[in-house]
Amino acid sequence: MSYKLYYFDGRGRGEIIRLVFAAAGVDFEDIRFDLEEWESKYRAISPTGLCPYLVDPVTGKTLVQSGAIARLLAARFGLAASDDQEFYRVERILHQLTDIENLAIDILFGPEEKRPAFKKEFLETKAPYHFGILAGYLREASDSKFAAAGKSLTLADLALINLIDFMEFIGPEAQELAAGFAEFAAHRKHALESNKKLADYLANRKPGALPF
Ligand SMILES: N[C@@H](CCC(=O)N[C@@H](CS)C(=O)NCC(=O)O)C(=O)O
Repeated sequence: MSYKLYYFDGRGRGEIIRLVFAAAGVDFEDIRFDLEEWESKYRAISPTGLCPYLVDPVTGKTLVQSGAIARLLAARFGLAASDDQEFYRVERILHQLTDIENLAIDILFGPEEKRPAFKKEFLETKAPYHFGILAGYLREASDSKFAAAGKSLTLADLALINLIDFMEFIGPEAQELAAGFAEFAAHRKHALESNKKLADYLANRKPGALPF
């Protein structure tokens, strides 16, 4: 039996799990669906009524919560921190990224009339603030070149790349803003050079049907 990941045909909250599989070189069934199939077929078999969820062949259980699944797999596949200080730095980055994701969710899925204001605030103040903090963490990690300043690639690297890539769905201004931080491009280059399977996955990734 193989891993089976259930998520929309988009990146959203499923992509970080796909990136962990890609970086680890572990095969999984990538079961993708549209909104209609979600409602008619897949929601009912999700333990929480939400996705992503993962059928784990190791335990036979169906796992939920994207962050918990990604952390579990990272630990299982050697993509977790190797000591308590690195653990803190990985978590610091993951939580900073969650703060940004929450803002992106408001822009894409918040009340329609409020979305332009959310986006304006994101571009003018919130994204520069959060990106600046993340760029500072990368500068601190300069000797290591991995985001959490450890000896090898961790979930923090994957999540950072994923979030910067996600700016595509916010729009060209958000992508430009991220591109203004040279630390992100340098980090991505190093991370991909350290892991060819991840680089191949990103180079060959096809766009999903859903715009998130
Ligand atoms: N904290 C959860 C959030 C899960 C979540 O809200 N999933 C959304 C998609 S990103 C969902 O299932 N939406 C479908 C629905 O609400 O019917 C996680 O990270 O897995």
